[in-house]
Amino acid sequence: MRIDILTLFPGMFEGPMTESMLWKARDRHLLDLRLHDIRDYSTSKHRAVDDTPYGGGGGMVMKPDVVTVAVEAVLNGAPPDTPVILMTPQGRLFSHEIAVSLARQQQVIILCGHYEGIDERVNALVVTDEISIGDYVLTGGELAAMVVVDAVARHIPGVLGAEGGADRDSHADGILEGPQYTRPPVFRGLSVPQVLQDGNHDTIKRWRRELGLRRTWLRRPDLLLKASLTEDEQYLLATFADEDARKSNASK
Ligand code: 6GU
Repeated sequence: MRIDILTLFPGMFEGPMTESMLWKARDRHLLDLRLHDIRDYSTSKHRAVDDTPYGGGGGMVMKPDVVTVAVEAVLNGAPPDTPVILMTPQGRLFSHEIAVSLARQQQVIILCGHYEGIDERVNALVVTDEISIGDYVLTGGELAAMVVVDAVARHIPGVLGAEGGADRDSHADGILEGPQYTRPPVFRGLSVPQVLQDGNHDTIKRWRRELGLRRTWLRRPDLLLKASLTEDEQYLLATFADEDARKSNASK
């Protein structure tokens, strides 16, 4: 898969994109990540990329001519319908589902907004999608773009080993993962649960699912609305709800 990133600050990507899993994915040619400096597409004497906003209000706006030409240069030769994603706090909220669907693309182009934003005509002309990573404002789209690249790369076949398959992740089926342990069996008086030490894989699977479900119930009940649960799991949820009801009655 190929991902092109257009940014005013390509240097910001140096560390995160050259370490760990992302570097391995690039090294093994599973991820072809290319950085483009938007400033290279400016034709003005001082290589200007931004200008003051019409109507005032302070800050600077990225120029439509420079940004549009930069995107078109990268689009040249890309498959038809290649997504051009603008990273902006006004975008739709990034999710597991969006990560999976982007990972199915041959190529994705990501445009990092900066300053007060990008001239709206860029959206009309070349942007096909706008993505935000959460309800807070970052100083630029770069860190958000790195989050998207990382989350997408995990779903490119071969990037994760067979063992750590992305289909077992928290959020893959709308349920959070349960707790994990490694040796030693007792650390500062805290033991690894006996069921894990016993090593019965069916029992462990059920135990993990139950704890994941309980954790989801406690921390992210909103996720349960869209989770697909077996009858057993729905029954478990009902018992959590009963326990809560009993506890709250007892404290009255
Ligand atoms: Cl994509 N960009 C900026 N600047 N801020 C954000 C964001 C993106 N997502 C959340 N906050």
